[in-house]
Amino acid sequence: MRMRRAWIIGCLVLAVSICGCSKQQQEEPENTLLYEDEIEDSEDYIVVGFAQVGSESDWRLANTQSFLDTFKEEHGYYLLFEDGQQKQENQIKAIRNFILQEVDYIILDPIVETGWDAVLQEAKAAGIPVILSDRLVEVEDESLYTCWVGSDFEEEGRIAGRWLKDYLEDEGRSKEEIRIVTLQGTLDSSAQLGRTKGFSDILEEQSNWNMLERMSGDFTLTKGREVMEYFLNTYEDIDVVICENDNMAFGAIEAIKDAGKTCGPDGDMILISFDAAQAAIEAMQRGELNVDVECNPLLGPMVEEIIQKLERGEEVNRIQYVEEQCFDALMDLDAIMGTRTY
Ligand code: GZL
Ligand code: ZN
Repeated sequence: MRMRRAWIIGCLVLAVSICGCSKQQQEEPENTLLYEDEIEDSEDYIVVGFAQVGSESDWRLANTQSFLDTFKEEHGYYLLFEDGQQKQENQIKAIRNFILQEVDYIILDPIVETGWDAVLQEAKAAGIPVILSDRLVEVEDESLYTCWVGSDFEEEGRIAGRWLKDYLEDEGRSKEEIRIVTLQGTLDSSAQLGRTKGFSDILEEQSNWNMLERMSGDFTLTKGREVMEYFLNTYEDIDVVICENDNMAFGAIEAIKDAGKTCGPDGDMILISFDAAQAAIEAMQRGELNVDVECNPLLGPMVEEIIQKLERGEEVNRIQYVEEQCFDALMDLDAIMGTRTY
C-alpha cells in the first residue's frame, strides 16, 4: 500500500509542479503543501490525515497540540493536519485530499453531526479507516467509521444541572424562581447537542427553573459576548448563565461587566461553563465563574493507541469515553492549577 502511494503521490507532485499551483490547491490551507516536500520517505511512516474543526477555542488549541505532540515523525507517523476553520466544506475537502494522497488513517473531528455520508463513503471505498475524535457523526451506515473517542457530553450537561440544583439548595433558593439563559455551542455539534440535552434532563425536574432563552455563540468569545449583550438587553433579571464552553464564558463575563453587573460566587448571576481550560480556572480564582465541567482535550494518545491496535489487527471498542471532572470555586484551585496541562 505504502509503495503504491509513494508512486501515485510522485506522479501527483510531478503533475502539480508541471501545471503549477492548481486552482484547487490555491483554495486549500497552505499546510497541505508541506507534505509534498518530504514525499520520498513517507512510505516508512504511518501516514495520518487529521481534519480538525478549527481554532475557535482554548479547548481546540489544546486538542490540536495533543495530536501534534503524538503523531510525530520520531514516533513513526507522518501527520497531515488540516484546520477546517469552522467550516464543514473545508473538512470535506480535507478528507478528499487525504484520500487522494492515500493516507493510512483519517482522523475526523466533525464540526457538526450531519452531512458526512458521501465523503465517508469515498474513504471507505478507498479502504481508509476513519477514526472520529471528540465529536460524532450521524450516518446511515455505521461502518463508515471504525470508532469514536471523546466525552460523554450529555453527562457533562447533567453534571452542570446537578451542581446547580445542589448549589441552589445550599443557598436556600430551591423554592425561588430561577431565571436561566444558555449560550449554546455550534448548533448540531455533538458537544452542543449533548450539553443542552443533559442539562435539560435536570431542568425538567425543577418546576421553579425558568429557561428564558438559548442561543448559539458558536463556541467563540466574540459571539459569546454578542449573545450575552442581547440577553442582558432583553431580560431584566437573569439568575444563571450557562455557557457551553469557556471561550463563550469569557465573552459573557466581558458583557456582564460592561453592563455594570457581576457574576460568580458573590455576583449578581451564577456562571456555569464547560471545558475547564486553564484560563477558566483563573477566572474562577478571580471569583468570576462558579463551576466548570471539564472536557478533556488530550485525545491524541487515545487515538494513537487505537491506530496501534488496528495496525496489529486487533479489535477496538466502538465508543471510548475520556475521564473528566468538575471544578467549582470552593475547591483548592491553586492545587488544581498545578496539575493541569491545558
Ligand atoms: C468539546 C469540543 C468543544 C469544546 C469547545 O469536546 O467539541 O468544541 O467544548 C470546542 O471549546 O470549540
Ligand atoms: Zn504550487
